Amino acid sequence: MDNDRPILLSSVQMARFVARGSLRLDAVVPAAMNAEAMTVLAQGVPDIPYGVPLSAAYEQGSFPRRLLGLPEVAGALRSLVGPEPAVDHHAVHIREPHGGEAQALHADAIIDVRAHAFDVQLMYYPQDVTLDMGGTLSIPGSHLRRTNETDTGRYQNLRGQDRLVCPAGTVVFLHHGIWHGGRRNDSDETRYMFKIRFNPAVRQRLLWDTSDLRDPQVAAELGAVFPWYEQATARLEVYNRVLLWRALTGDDGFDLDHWVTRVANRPQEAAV
Ligand SMILES: O=C(O)CCC(=O)C(=O)O
Ligand SMILES: [Fe+2]
Repeated sequence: MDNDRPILLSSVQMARFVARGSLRLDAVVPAAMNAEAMTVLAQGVPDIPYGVPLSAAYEQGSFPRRLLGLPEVAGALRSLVGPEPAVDHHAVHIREPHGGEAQALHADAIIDVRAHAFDVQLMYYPQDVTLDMGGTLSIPGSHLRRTNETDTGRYQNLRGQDRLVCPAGTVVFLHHGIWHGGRRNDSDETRYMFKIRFNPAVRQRLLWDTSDLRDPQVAAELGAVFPWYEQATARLEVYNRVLLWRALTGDDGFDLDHWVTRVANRPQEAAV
């Protein structure tokens, strides 16, 4: 956008996002902007209507526009959803000191069965977030398991869950389907987080730096298994990632150990 050239994600980073449902960029926002954000977020960011294209959503020079113009942030967004995504909505999420309860585990959408497109949510943390400050909890690898909003709310403390602890200026991108929730803030400090949801406006295909597309680490990332998975259903997660990777790359032959190839076999010829 306004600042320096975007730093695109690599294929290995994209594969990690497809497997985990999240991408974390530690301390990519400079300290002066983080200090400014504490005031900006405390004052609130006015709502904008659903679906405004990114370039028209935030005024030149405004805090969100400068945040989204940072090379790492702009590059990750472009890699994940492409140019000119629409802003679905944004919100400042505040967790008061010693206040409230942990949020139930949820996804931020009704059930979403799109196979070839996904929204991303940017979450920006202007402060150091310590374990007791109510950082966002998320469940790695939960994004492709279709559930409906808070239906996962009864689940507590899944093995391998990620309770966000991060340095100031960290930006996390989440696949819209990931199970997540803000935690209770047991500290003396107010915890701020700014979230923006983006809808892609173009087909999400090869939008990143693809120079490492054939790196064996791509397949290794896509095959990752997380500790909370059931032994058998874990395979379905990997299967669904192969489908998503095929959609993202246009490579309909891509597979991990023939998992999708086998199941896609539909012979048309009658026996003679
Ligand atoms: O405050 C947080 O960390 C998460 C908030 C959230 O996920 C929500 O309100 O939907
Ligand atoms: Fe949420």
